Amino acid sequence: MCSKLESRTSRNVVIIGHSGVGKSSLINMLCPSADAPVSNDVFGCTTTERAYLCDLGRQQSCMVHDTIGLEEGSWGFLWAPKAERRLKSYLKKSKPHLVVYCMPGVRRYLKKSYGRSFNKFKSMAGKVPIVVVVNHLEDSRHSEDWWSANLDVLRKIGIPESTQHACVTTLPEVDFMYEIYGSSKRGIYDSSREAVKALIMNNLPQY
Ligand SMILES: Nc1nc2c(ncn2[C@@H]2O[C@H](COP(=O)(O)OP(=O)(O)O)[C@@H](O)[C@H]2O)c(=O)[nH]1
Ligand SMILES: [Mg+2]
Repeated sequence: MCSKLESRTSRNVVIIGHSGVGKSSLINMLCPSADAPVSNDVFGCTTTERAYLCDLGRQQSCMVHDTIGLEEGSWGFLWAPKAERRLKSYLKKSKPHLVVYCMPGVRRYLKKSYGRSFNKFKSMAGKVPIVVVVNHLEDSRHSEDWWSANLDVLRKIGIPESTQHACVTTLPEVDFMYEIYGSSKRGIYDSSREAVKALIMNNLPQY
């Protein structure tokens, strides 16, 4: 039989999303000792799924699972249909309690296919809740308001506005940069970490 702590750490949170959106960066933000490989290359650098222990605070923890990106195109580590099949089978195998869908909230990166993948994996996840982390918002004046300010965009790509979410940055250098410039946005990386942990905590089943 599992102890209370073991049963808590055995709650699985699987991070999914397209290649290069920042899934591994999100893992590194949540688990500072993870050192998950991160890269801006067109060829995805996460070549295998891996789970890391995440301390959620208040004596709660979970395992966060890094996954291979969807739709890298023909140049990527895995051809799109193969990547999708692999993620599907990983979702079955890892028995998630929560799925986190990661996507960037800036115009130059946002694509309609992000909404299609979200809905595909939402129906695949069945009863397992799926939440969204919108990242790349370090330059946005009001990152926490991104969701309400972009309801028309969400509608266009087909993500329901009622979806639980956090709007953040997962770029680690950002606090250092804002510290140097004495910007009012310093501390944004730490507050992003807290926002995502709160999102996970509020949507994970409690034991
Ligand atoms: N500007 C910005 N870049 C980010 C953010 N999150 C990740 N990146 C960068 O995006 C690139 C891809 O990140 P990675 O975590 O490897 O993406 P993955 O393929 O989804 O795992 C890296 O160069 C990261 O530094 C973010 O919130 N803002
Ligand atoms: Mg990765």
